[in-house]
Amino acid sequence: MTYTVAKGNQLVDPDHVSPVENAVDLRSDTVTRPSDEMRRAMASAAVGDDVYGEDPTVNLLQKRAAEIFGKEASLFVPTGCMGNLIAIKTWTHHGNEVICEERSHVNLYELASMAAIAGCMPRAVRGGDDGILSWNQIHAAIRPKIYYDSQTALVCLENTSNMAGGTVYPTQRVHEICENAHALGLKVHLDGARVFNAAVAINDNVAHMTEKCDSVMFCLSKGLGAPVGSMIVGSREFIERARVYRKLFGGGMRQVGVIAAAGLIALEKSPSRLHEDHENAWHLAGGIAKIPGLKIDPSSVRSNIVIFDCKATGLNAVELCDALHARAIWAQDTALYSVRMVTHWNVDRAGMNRALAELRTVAEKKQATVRKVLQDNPSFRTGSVK
Ligand code: TLP
Repeated sequence: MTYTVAKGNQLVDPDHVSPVENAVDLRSDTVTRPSDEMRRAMASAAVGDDVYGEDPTVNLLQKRAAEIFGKEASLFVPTGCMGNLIAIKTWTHHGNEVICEERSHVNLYELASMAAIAGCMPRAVRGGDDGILSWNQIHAAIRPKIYYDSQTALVCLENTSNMAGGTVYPTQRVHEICENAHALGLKVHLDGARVFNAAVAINDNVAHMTEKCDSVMFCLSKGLGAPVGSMIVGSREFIERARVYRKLFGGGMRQVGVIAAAGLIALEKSPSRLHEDHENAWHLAGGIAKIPGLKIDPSSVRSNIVIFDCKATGLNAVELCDALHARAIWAQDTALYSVRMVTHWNVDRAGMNRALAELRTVAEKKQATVRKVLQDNPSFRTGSVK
């Protein structure tokens, strides 16, 4: 076998992956393992053929998701990417534009599926430093109704905003965007992969936060801890159309109650413990801020995502992540000097402290090397190199 897949910033050969039992894996909250309770529920799940709508566990999961979001209906989908694509496809026609934030997942990390499959152009708009869009920014990007212009059909928001560091939309902002978009005949889809984290951060509930959104995708498989699966929620009519696209995209699953069973536990039980992940993220950010060479404003951390700058260590993000990896701490580079750590239920406070200790060692080691080189070669010092 010669192909490789990316594992964080490491390239691995799938035939030679050796499990690292004691690694502190903070690359993402997608890495969470199902709890014993989930595994038991999976083993005993009632199942049927979900393509025929006959899987009782899936049906229950969909009913509960719709209830929790105060929407008419919901659909279980294999992944967040497919959920977003289905929503985009359902709300648009080929040739339409979709307004989204520049760093959003639909723009950067979904293989351009909105273009490749839905036939749409992303109209990427730079939000604030916090990745949050304002109505004014969106409004300015809407195409005029001129026949030779491509036409805007959809606004896609992301809450929490992943690459802006888990930042959160104020609910009023979402409402305002939806009302204004609707007045112009546009739909609003929310990529709420981590919308339950957002809810905890602003002490609101997901039904209120998303009541004006036309569709919402949220992931069971991230902070909520299920091994697989995402949901889309919306009106009955939206979900009926979405079901067709799910099948078209190859996402019609059969006796999938075995997975939905874990999803149900994730949905019912996990939101009430997400504050622990946020507390760990604050702890981590506070510790990182004290490590020479690393830069983060701990007050910018709102949920379970911690993104910091490592430029002043003398290491770039890939080098830093590689050095950490060798010490069984896994993080992910998100830009040349930007590193992401995501907290989740499989890493406790002791794991955070281990990560901090190793980060300090790696950062200090590099800086000590730089100091030694400068000491041994005074001419390298700034100003004296000719
Ligand atoms: N995000 C992953 C990576 O793809 C970046 C991660 O580790 O954070 N929307 C948002 C906001 C996401 O963060 C992700 C996954 C998705 C959609 C896609 O979900 P999946 O992986 O289930 O397709």
